[in-house]
Order: sequence, then C-alpha cells, then structure tokens
Amino acid sequence: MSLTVGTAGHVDHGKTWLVRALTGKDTDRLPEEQARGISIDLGYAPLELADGRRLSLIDVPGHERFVRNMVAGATGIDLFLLVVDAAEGARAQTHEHLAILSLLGIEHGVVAVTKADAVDAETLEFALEEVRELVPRAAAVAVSAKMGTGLDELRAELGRASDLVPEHDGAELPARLHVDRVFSLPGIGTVATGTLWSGSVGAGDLLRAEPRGLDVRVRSAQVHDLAVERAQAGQRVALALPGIDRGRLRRGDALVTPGAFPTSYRLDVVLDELEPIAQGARLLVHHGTSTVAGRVVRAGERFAQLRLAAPVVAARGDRVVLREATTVGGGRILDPAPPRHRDLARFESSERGEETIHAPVLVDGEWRCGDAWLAGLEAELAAAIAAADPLDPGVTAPAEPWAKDVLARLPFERRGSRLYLPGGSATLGSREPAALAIEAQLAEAEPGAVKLDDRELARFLEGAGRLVRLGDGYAISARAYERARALVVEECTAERRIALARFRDLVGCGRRDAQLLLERLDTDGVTRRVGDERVLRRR
Ligand SMILES: Nc1nc2c(ncn2[C@@H]2O[C@H](COP(=O)(O)OP(=O)(O)OP(=O)(O)O)[C@@H](O)[C@H]2O)c(=O)[nH]1
Ligand SMILES: [Mg+2]
Repeated sequence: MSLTVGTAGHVDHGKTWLVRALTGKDTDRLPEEQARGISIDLGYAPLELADGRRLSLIDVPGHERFVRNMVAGATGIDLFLLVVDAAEGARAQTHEHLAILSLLGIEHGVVAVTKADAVDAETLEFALEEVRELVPRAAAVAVSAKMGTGLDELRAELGRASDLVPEHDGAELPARLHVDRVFSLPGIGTVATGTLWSGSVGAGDLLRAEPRGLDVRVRSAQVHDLAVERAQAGQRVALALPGIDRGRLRRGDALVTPGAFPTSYRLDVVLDELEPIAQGARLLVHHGTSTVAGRVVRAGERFAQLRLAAPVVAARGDRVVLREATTVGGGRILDPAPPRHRDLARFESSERGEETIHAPVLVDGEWRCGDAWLAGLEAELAAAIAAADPLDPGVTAPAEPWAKDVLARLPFERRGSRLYLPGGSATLGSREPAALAIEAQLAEAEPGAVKLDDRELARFLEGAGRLVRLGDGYAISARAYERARALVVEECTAERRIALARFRDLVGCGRRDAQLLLERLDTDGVTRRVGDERVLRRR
C-alpha cells in the first residue's frame, strides 16, 4: 500500500524546503512562486523511506490566501507532516491547518520543528514542547532543511506513522477520483491526477468526469510514475485520457464509474463547529478537490443541509470543510443526495444508518439501493400518479441510469416513457359533467362543428370515441362525422369526385365546417385532394 503525506503549516515556516531536503525535488515550480518565495499551488514529490517504502508527498501553501489549495491538497491524504518554524512556533495557519486536518479525519502524522539551525538549544526545546502539547498524538522531530539534520529521524517517524494508517477499504466500490491536477504531455495528451478514493482504475476503463458529465476513456494509469495495470483505492494516480482537451477538465472534477455516484446540490451533514455557524450562513464548502459556495440550513442542534451553488460528487462518510474568511467548521456527510427538506427525524435515521443510500449505486454491474430509499421512491411516484390528470394518470418515468433495474422492483406498469398503476387507465374523474356538456353541445350543433377550449378533454373524448376533432380546435360529434364520411363515400362511388360546395350541401353544414371535415377525411385517408375536388383514396 502506498500512502500520501501532505504538508501543513504557516506561511514561510519551511515546508517546501523540507520537502526538497527529503526528496530532492523543488515543488515551487510556478514563476510566481519562485519570484515571491512562497508556495501558491500544490506540489508533488515521491519520498522513499529507509525500508524502501514509497510515500507520495503533497506540498501545500501556507499563506492564508491559499488555504483553499491547502484543503484540496489535504483532502486525499493519509498522513500529515506539520512543519513549524523553531523560532516562530505555532502561528495562525499552523492552527487552521491542524483544524482542517482534524475536520478531514486525518489523524496520523508527524510534526517537524524546522530551521533548527537558526535557533539556540533552549528556543528549540521550547518549540518542541509547544508542538507536543498542540499535537500530542504525533511525534515531534527537530530538523534543518538547510543543514540536512534530523531528516533520517523524520523519515523513520513518517514510517512509524504510516504503520498506524488503517488499510484502505472500498476497493470493491465504484471508482471515484477527485482531480487535483490536469496537464498535457506531448505524445500522451491530457493527464489528470488525484487520489483514488474508492474502486480501481486501469487502461480501457470508461469513466465520467462529473459534475459536467463528460465521458472519458483511460488509456493508461500510473502510480508513482510507474505504469500499473490497475490503480487501487487510496493511491495517488495519474490517468492518461487521450482525446479530451485539457481545458475540459480541472481541479474539482471527479472521475467516476459512470452513473455510480449522484451529483448533488445538497448534502446532509453532521456539523462539526469550530465557531457557531448561523442558520442560513453563506460560506465556502470544500469537498474533494472542489470548492463551492453554499448555504447552511440547520436541522436540530447537530445537523445541517448544505445547499450548494454547484453540484458535487459525494458519498456517505465523506468530509467537508466549511470556511468563511477562515475555517469555521466541517461536516461528515450522512446523505450525499438528500431530498430538499430538513426533517430532523430523517437526519437522525440517516445517522443511524437506516437510510444509508439515497440514490442507487452500481455494484458489480448491478444497481443497488436501500429499502428505505426504494420505498421513498415508490411513495413519491405513487403520489405523483395520484396527483396526475385522470385523463392521463401516469408520470414520466425516471431516466437515470439506474431506472431500468430499480423500476423493475416497483409495482408500476411502464408504457413507453411513462409509468402507470397496473392496469391504470384514463378516466374522466370529476370532469365527466364537462364531458357530458360538450357532448350535448356537439349534438345540438349537428351537423356542424363546435370550437372547444379544453383541448385535453377533447383529446381524451376523441380517444374514447365520443367525438372527432377537426382543425383549429373544432370538434364534431362522432355520429356527424360518420354520417359525413358515408356521404362522401357514397357520392364519390357514384360520381368519382366531390367538390366542397356539393359536400356542404349534402352534409347541410356551413362552409368552414365542410372545409375542416374534408381536411380531416383527407388526414384519415378516406379522401385525397385533386385540384378543388376530392376523390376517394385507394386502399
Ligand atoms: N535557516 C533556515 N532557513 C530555512 C530552512 N528552511 C527554510 N528556510 C527559510 O525559510 C524560507 C521559507 O521556506 P519555504 O520552505 O519556502 O517555506 P514554506 O513553508 O514552503 O512557505 P509557503 O509554502 O509559502 O507557506 C526559505 O526561503 C528559507 O529562507 C532551514 O532549515 N533553515
Ligand atoms: Mg512552500
């Protein structure tokens, strides 16, 4: 198993120098980073331990303006390497980064008290004491990137901390990789990197970049710059994605097994507050490598629904970090695609795991969903059908990828793209009196036509054989239509053709109605227009 270590710590405290001392790689590659002497974006370097194990190091910026990048970097890591300047001790972003690590559930790591060369022994001891108190669960090591001292001990402690990290599970789940970097390489094309949160990925796999729904095919996968047949959950992965313009992918996207994860504008979470978070608070929601604006809709003391300005691809158990000017808290996701309400009981039951899956997930090629979710869907569809127009008592069937598998488990009848109750058919319901009124009107107007306002009802009555619709919203009684049709057939059989005026006289209606009737007879394949006259259409 290969683990990922993320640096953390206040600006200028020596993270990048330490990464370079450990790995030989300068991760400040942007011209602006070099000019300003600070890190802005994430840096990546492989780190080999004495026992041959390889770790992936992610170097993050410490400046308060780039905390967003720090969160994106920290989101997929297994271990932290907190770096504290021996002369300065813990500062604002030392504390904020530590808070973020804890909100993300990253428990294991090591603290490096660096620039040891620049302070006297007493100051160094004081700094070590401070960090031991601040992060009692982690070993603290004095180092100097400049002089190269303490590095072996630091590697040894990173090895020890690695041993504490639990095995990744989720290898059997659908694939999900939150993209942190996209670039293109000559001869290879677009490459996306990130931590594989679940599943496995290999050459030939079809993935979808969400939330934009872009299909991509994996040409090859690498872990630590080495080609692998399949990259596994927990690994830092680089995927070659030929045929996709680099500009169509970016940090924040998730590459997933198509359709296996919901994309959602809402997240139900258990809140973890560093500061009180007000009902309705607007803040930044960091999830995976994405950052989106969101609003907090609280439910009870401990829960909230996060309403997002852009969708995310999440799963139950994922962590989010909530920030205003600074980090104000975080949350553990209970439901990655909840309905839009904040019913406290629902939060409580979903915390108990009673509604573990709100949207179906693809497992081994089969769509699975929780019983509670399925019952919810059934109730929702049944309610929609009950509320549907009795003239067409159905609803449009869900079109999601899971629809076919999931709907087969529900007691609805599918006709084309619509769902009905078994044997459910159109009825007039409360509109029967209106239907009778129309029939009376049509009978009164015979042999002429009547203009009907309720087109829905007219269509229904026509389907039931109770009238015939003509153009322009007009309709005629079924009996009058049959009579007109018989007259045309009779006349044409005798005279071979019929003109509009003759037809009108025979039927005994007005010119407009005669015209509409003949057009309908044309449509029905009874007659065909030849010049100003009609002839019978041959079968
Ligand atoms: N004396 C001494 N100075 C150091 C050491 N490590 C870093 N420095 C100094 O500290 C400065 C900042 O170091 P960086 O490694 O860039 O700091 P950083 O934590 O990566 O900073 P950001 O990424 O911007 O947060 C360097 O330019 C050096 O001047 C060290 O071991 N000893
Ligand atoms: Mg740096």
